[in-house]
Amino acid sequence: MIKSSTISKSKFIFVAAVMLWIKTYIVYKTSFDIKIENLMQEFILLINPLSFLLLFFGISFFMKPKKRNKFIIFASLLSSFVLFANVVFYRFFNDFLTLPVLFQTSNMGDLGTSITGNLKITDPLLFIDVVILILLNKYKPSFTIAEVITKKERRSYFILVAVIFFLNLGLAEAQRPQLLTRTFDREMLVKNIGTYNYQIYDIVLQSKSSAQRALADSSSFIDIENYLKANQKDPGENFGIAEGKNVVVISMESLQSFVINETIDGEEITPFLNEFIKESYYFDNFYHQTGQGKTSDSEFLLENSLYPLGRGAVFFTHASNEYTATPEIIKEHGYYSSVLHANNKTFWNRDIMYDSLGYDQFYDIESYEVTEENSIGWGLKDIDFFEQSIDLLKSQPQPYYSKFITLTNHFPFELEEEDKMVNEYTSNSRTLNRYFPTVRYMDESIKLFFDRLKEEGMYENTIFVLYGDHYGISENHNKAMAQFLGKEEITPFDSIQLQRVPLIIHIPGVTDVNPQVVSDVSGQIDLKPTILSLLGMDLKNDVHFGHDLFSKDRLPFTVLRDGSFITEKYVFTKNTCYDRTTGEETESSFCEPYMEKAGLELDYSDEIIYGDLLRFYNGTSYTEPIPEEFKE
Ligand code: GP9
Ligand code: MN
Repeated sequence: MIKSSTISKSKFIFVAAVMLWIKTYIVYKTSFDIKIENLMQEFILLINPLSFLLLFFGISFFMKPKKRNKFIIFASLLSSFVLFANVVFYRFFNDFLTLPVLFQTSNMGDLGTSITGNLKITDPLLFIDVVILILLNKYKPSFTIAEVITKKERRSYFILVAVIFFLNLGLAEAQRPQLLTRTFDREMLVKNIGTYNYQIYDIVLQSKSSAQRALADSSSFIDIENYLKANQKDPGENFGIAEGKNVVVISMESLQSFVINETIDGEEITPFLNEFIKESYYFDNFYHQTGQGKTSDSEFLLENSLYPLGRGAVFFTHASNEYTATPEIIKEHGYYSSVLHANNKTFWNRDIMYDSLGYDQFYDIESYEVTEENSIGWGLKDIDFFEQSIDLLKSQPQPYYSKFITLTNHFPFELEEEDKMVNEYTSNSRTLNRYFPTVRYMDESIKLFFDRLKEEGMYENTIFVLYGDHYGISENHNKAMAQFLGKEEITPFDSIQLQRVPLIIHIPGVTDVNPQVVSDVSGQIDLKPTILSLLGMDLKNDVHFGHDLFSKDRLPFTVLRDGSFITEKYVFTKNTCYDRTTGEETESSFCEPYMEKAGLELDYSDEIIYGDLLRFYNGTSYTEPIPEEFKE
């Protein structure tokens, strides 16, 4: 189909494409953890960069011969940069880049330590082919294209590109039906259509989501409303048990459940929490449901009982939406609301988002005295943070709803020697090794906080909700994690179990008398209805996907942001159904009944956010007839 003269005329393109192609495949195999189940998947992975690269470089055929080579070098540089950005991002987040995340520039400064900490000396090698192209262009003009390309040649070139593209897509769709419509799982996308096509696809999604708001109207809410109504449950027996009390929520940075009641070199990692649990309600099968927005996603879940987005951080992408968040609701019941977090107010776009959520006050870094001595890693140490927060808390009108966000137990888990109360672990993962002393430090800071609250007489009249915001140890450290857990390897099933974070609810005078370990499957989506229910606030007209965790008839079911889900008996992840008691693979038909529900939950929640549908909610009931002005 393609004549050899065409090939020789486009030599420079082929050299550029082949180098970048090989490089991309090497990066796939060395920098990303892409699970391959069969030979066909390996083949798809191998060919997936090709169609994009040939198409991109092919644009040069429409240019004058002189400009052509420069364009190819530019295209190669740009593609290499996209690859490089993904590699660095993946090291930290174990995930692929999406446009909204890239544009979170106000986070970039603070993320600096994480990014520079993630650069490797070998990284410049990622640009070696660009250097070769520049040299070839300069010293070996015979390699570059100076001849005119005929229309016919151009046509046959693009036909070849199209054939490769559709072959790739066809094979991928056969392996993974509905690949492009269900986009919760980025690994699946990159595996099948390649990192470059994925990046283009992401741009398409971005424009689609902007259009979605413009096109939405109140009728978009009908199906969602029916779904939510059908799933509504009566509140549990603890309804109103904490009516009128202050609420202190503590978001515990990167705390996973596997450290609870565990030791390192014979020392407890979380001695305070282990004791505290014995005087509290402790939920030991509680999952984080965050996506790329990490801490901010967990806050979003907490305040709205909506799912965060599959791509980007909703705190950035939809901060100007209308919400019916907890601070807004409890305000109507006379509560004052605040967030205490010693970081820049713009991090995760918090200052803007907190306004939308209806917070009265945000005590950011400006409210704290931060010095070199009392800082480590990301900023003010947790012990100092809590100590300095006491006066702020005291100054508030009561009853209050105040959320504390800790910081010290954050990657890269830095801590001064004198603050280390347990040993580091010994494994090939520096990250996991250093995790334990910082967890131990955070545990201590919470203990001291409670001591101070008691001293100040601020404990009795308050209820406490403590939860882990998201995982701290990513799948990049599976080998070390397996060693710590005494397992041979970390299976996808284990990975899901590692997404459990502690949830502890402490009600003085109640839980210390009658503590409980609740093992029903639950998630951060359930926090809002549970808290509101404890405070005796009616949930009937509220939009929320979670449930009061004390409801008798609540279905034990939790869906994670990548579409994995957990039921009483099964875990579904990476397209495989597992038996929850044995951790062994089981027939997919067992998981099937829940698949639709998992998809619906995420889709409906996304629709609310992308369409900004809560702007059509009239504040008392979204079940009422659609107001005239919103009708088409
Ligand atoms: C930053 C803190 C950490 O203010 O909440 O954010 P994370 O990186 O965990 O999302
Ligand atoms: Mn966090």
